[in-house]
Amino acid sequence: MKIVAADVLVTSPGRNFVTLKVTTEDGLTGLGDATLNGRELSVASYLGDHVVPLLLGRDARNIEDTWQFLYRSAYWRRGPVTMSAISAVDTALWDLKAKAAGMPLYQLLGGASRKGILAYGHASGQDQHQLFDSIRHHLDVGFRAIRVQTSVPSLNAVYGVPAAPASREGDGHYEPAQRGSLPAEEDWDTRAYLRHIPGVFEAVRNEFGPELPLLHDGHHRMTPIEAARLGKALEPYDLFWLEDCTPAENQEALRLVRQHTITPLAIGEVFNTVWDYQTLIREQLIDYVRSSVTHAGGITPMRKLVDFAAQYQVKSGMHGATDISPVGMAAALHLDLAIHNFGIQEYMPHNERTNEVFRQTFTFRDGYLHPGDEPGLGVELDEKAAAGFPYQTAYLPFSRLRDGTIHDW
Ligand code: GCO
Ligand code: MG
Repeated sequence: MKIVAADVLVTSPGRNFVTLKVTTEDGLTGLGDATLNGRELSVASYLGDHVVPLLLGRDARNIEDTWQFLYRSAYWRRGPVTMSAISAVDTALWDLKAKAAGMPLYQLLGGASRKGILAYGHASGQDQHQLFDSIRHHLDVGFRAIRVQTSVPSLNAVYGVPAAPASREGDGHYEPAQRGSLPAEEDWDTRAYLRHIPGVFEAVRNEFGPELPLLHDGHHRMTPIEAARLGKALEPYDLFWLEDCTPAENQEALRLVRQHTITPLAIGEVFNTVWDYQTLIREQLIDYVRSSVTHAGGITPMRKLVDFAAQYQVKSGMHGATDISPVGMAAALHLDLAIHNFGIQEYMPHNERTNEVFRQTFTFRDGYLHPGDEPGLGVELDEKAAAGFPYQTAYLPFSRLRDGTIHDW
């Protein structure tokens, strides 16, 4: 199974995606997702300039060896650009291996450990009325677990809430990356946020009852003591998890949060290796790992990460925002189905244009996702359709405090 071609395909059917297509001498093709939101072209260039030439002539069957070769031979390790590029290669090779075996990928990973993959959707609103409508809509379309994000009084634009749906891409879905040559500026005030959020969850619990799993994303904005305070204040509302409560470059920060609250903690969508989690998992400072196949180096290291986490009763909660392409989402679903310590999967459905470009076999029914039983990942890229959507410059926003200081977005 010699690799004879590897093509980097950039397409923008509503938002940008980078896909690697690896072709073998027998004409089989495998796909991998290399999308890094707002920095897509860097990964495309890393792949095209430095990785594709190294793949040609290699045996596509040797996935572990190829992963170690790409990781170690670069000398410069880790980082989102490098690891997203390696992810795409690794995922494409697993897609190829499963296609060659005539099996859905989850079978090669050990087979199904469950019937379906519990998914959570994103409800949001500028006020309580809009938020309740959004939760009802998610329940109507089948979601059985819901992330709740709301505007904060006195702030103009808050993460997770579409400010002006008409100006956002993604057919009305929340899409933080905005087309244009400069990133949008948002405002932030942690004190106002901390005052507001517990009341929101109290209202949601009163309206929707005690059963519904509720999640919330703090999006890296709090200090450890602020995060501890929020976690404690949310305890009566029994959250499934509080996500990214602090920017976790400093893993020790989570010790302080953990000492003060029993609200379960999820972290890691911006991490890209197991090293980012070493203290967090070994000291059981978190409950869920948020890494995605797309950004953490592919299926090979993700399997190792979740197996390490399993020894400490830490579960998976893979990142599944719309900037994970359908290829990356399918890869996550095969892994979700196979592993034992699955927790939950984030799921933001893609828009129609994206689904025309990426033909998928995965399904969402009654709150549960399933990757389907086609050989490989079960996703094909329609290159003709993709070519109709050229790359568009787009950036994630950034935040400033009231006095103008840049804050974490
Ligand atoms: C999530 C994430 C996303 C990110 C986005 C950035 O929990 O889904 O926080 O909304 O902001 O993926 O590219
Ligand atoms: Mg998040």
